[in-house]
Amino acid sequence: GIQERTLVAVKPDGVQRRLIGDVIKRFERRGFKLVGMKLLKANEGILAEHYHELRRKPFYPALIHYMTSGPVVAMVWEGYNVVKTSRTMVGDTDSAEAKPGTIRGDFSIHISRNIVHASDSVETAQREINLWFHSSELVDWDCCDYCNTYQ
Ligand code: YYY
Ligand code: MG
Repeated sequence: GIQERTLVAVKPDGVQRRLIGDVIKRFERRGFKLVGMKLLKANEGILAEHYHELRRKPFYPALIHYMTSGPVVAMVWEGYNVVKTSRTMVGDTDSAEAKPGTIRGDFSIHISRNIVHASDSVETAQREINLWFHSSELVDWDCCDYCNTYQ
């Protein structure tokens, strides 16, 4: 439905490289609706939850170190098929494989510094949104131009 939601985060490398605006611009232009956003330094607790499935991977300690190295911008975007479309917009996990035109393919080179996070399924998105945002931080509002985005 058009009320599907996903978690997108600009990672510390994206913030340091001043790419927050570029990331937001792509989601805005595509037609998605921003319903939550904050800048924060994520602690190990939230990242351990966030990357729970990767805890036994060899790159996990480096991943947590990188993700706690500076602020991230966490966002919730809403719209039709937003989970799948966001993953397409973000591109392959490995920036070296990511296609031009994707965020990773345009702004990054290496898998360990790939600029942005996007939830990988509707279920994951729900879990991640609840992890990063209190329900009171999500804003209910009407896009005045929905008739130009949806029938
Ligand atoms: O969802 P996505 O971010 O595309 O990839 P995941 O498989 O969930 O891995 C999360 C994160 O871990 C990835 O964005 C970069 C990092 N990582 C890594 O540094 N080295 C790998 N071989 C795999 C993933
Ligand atoms: Mg993932």
